[in-house]
Amino acid sequence: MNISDKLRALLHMTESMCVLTGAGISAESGVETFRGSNGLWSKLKPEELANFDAFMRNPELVWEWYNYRKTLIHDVKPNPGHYALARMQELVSDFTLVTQNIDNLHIRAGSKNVLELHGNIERSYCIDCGKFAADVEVSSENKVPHCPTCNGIIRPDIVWFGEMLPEGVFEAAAKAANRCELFLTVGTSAVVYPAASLPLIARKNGAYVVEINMERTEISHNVHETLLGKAGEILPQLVKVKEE
Ligand code: BJW
Repeated sequence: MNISDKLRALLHMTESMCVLTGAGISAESGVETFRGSNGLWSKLKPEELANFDAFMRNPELVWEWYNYRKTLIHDVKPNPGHYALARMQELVSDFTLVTQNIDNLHIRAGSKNVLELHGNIERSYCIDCGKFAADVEVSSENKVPHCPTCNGIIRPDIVWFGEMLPEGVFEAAAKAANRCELFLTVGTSAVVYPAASLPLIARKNGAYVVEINMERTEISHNVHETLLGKAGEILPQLVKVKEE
């Protein structure tokens, strides 16, 4: 892969970087993406599983689905793309990692202060009192967990369609996109808002915006460079340049 002179020079000098990741960065760990011919949404309907009404209609089904994915995610490991970003954070003084992923793999790879826009599959909370619930057990007898404090239904801490993002998280991400010199958008189809607006915010405020993806996306025409290829191969190369 050819790294342009402009990107090489920026990597050498910049102390301010913001990175947005999507499902593509975890694909090489074996976590399925959402869109595309083999994506989750080609087999399952998001409207039946990924919104609050669907959950209230059939919480058992939705819990079964998240438990299944939780088990899959437990069994996979972070890949070189996740590790490269954790390393990049050590090399750049103002570094912000924003992820749409709920799989916890950035944190497992060692990244700190990750801004999770769409929640985390490891957490859940009560829809009535809002208390976070640790170690939620879903079993054949207990298919829908209930809150030990108020007996309300517990839901996964995932942001579904039509729901607000966690308070303050998007705002912090937008601030980082606003002030950074280099913005990377990695492994995302960039169709889900407001996450997809971050590269645009960065560009509007003068950042150099680089996309890393297996294919061109909705925002390819709005970035300075698209590096076509696997995140797990390209990101370690960018770290190498930074380390030179
Ligand atoms: C590789 C690779 C490799 C593969 N290396 N690359 C403005 C305009 C239009 C619509 C809206 C708007 N504002 C809000 C909306 C509505 C909605 C939205 O955006 N809809 C669009 C889809 C039309 N947004 C929302 O509802 C959001 N909330 C919100 O805006 O609140 C304010 C509000 C509230 C009420 C009313 C109005 C406003 C919430 C969005 C929550 C998204 N949640 C999901 C589901 C989680 C459920 C679950 O996990 O089970 O989060 S959707 C799903 O998509 C998931 C992801 O985080 C998200 C993004 O997907 P991502 O990561 O981009 O994955 P893919 O699969 O799409 O792409 C993978 C990419 O990787 C591909 O490009 C591959 O090529 C690439 N790739 N291997 C590099 N090895």
